[in-house]
Amino acid sequence: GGHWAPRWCKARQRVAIVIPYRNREEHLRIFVSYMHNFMQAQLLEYQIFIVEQASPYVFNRAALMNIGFLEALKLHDFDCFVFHDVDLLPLDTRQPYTCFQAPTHLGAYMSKFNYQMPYDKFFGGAVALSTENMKQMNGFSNLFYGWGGEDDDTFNRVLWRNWTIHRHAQRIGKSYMIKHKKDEGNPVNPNRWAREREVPEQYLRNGINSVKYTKHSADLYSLYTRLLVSIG
Ligand code: UD2
Ligand code: MN
Repeated sequence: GGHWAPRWCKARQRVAIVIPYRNREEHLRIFVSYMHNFMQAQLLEYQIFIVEQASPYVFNRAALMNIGFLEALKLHDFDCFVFHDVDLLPLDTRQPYTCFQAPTHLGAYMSKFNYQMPYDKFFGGAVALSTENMKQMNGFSNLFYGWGGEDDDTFNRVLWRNWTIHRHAQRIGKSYMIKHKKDEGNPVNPNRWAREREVPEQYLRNGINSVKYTKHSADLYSLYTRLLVSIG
């Protein structure tokens, strides 16, 4: 199932890496073969979860991350969740892939944006959230179908809880995004701005406590666990 733990010491955190996924076989292969080395260099206990959305429905990245959270916790008591794009590779093993008290943005400095933050409130690509943080913010919104906006909504949830976001120094925080075209089945979400304006009362009703899904299969491959799900 893509689970690993160091043999000679006990890792401080058990980390679940959750990848929202569909139809990116080439990126997936690169990602898993790369990330095992990366995580093992940090002596972390971890497991890689690929949460795949069944076709042909419009992609819902944030709902897949909620599902990954709930399903991973059924298997193991993870302390920390890293939600990660499949096409993103961290470039420096000194950047810790663990959780801190504050929500941590791991994908802040990407090749796609010349290794700079594209805008101040940017929270896309890869984030680390403790199990505790996830529960308190009720995970992510399930209402973002298609490309865009769900990362900014997540940023707003963090503000709602009055947390500040942690980012590691740029010199160790760089990541490379594999170049790609827009996917079929993930059209730009025309409601992406409107949806972000959700208010706290809605956050309490929309998230890990309300996500509806069907789990079609769960397969434990040697390098990762793959869940196939439908949303709604
Ligand atoms: C940006 C953000 C991403 C997310 C997205 C908007 C960066 C690097 N990342 O990514 O975190 O907020 O905008 O939704 O700025 N995916 C599939 N199959 C699909 C569609 C998406 O596997 O058909 C997954 C995959 O893990 C991918 C991720 O969703 O990495 C984000 O989708 P994207 O790569 O098309 O979006 P991108 O690069 O603009
Ligand atoms: Mn991408």
